[in-house]
Amino acid sequence: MQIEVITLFPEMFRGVFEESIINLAKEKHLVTINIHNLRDFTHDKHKIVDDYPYGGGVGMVLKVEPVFEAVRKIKNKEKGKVILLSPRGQTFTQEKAKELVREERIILICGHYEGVDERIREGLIDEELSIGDYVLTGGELPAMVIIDALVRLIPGVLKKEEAVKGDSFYDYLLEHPQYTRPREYEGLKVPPVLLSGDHQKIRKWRREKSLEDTYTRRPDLLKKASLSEEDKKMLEEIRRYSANSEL
Ligand code: 4FD
Repeated sequence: MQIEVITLFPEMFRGVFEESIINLAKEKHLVTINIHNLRDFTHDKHKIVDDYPYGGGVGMVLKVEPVFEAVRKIKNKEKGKVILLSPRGQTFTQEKAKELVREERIILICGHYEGVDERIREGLIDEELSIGDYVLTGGELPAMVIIDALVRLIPGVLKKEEAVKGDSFYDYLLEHPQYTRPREYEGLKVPPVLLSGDHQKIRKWRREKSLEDTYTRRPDLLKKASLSEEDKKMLEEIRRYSANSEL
């Protein structure tokens, strides 16, 4: 996979991409990440990328020419899905990550200021994504979030395919609780079933916990989860139990 990033702050990406799994993926040639400085696509002495809004108002607007020129030069025959990070975009989800990781090449545009010239949306962008309902000073952190989510889905990046299979959201249930040594810490004990060696019992306990945690913390996810008959029975039990404890 090839990822191009257009940004006013290339330095922000260095640290994040030089540590972590992303660097391993780069070294294994499983992903190429190129960072482009938007100012390199200006032609004036002051490398201006923003300007005042027509019609007046506070704040600055990202200019149209440098962004178009950057995308045009980077595309240069090779195609690529052009994505703008902005609070107005569709919400980026695990589902979206699985879809995007199938692209051979994506071009991420990190906006700044109070917004971008609307013609960037009209004439250049294939997709607009947001990482959540909040406003940030720039699209750089969202771009890093999206790149991290994509890179770990590229086959060969994580050690075990298991790691991806067990993820929360993989099947719309939260992950079951995990414990490691010691068996007891300051009076906090590991549930005995996990020490029992009875793998069928352990599997059942974990599924039950997944269902229970999803029911109490993220009931919205349960609508999308595909549940077996046994799951539904467990869930009924959980519902009855929690209804009881409310009395
Ligand atoms: N929630 C997000 C993305 C960018 C951003 C910006 C237009 C503002 C939040 C284009 C307006 C970019 C997000 C920069 N804030 N701020 O994903």
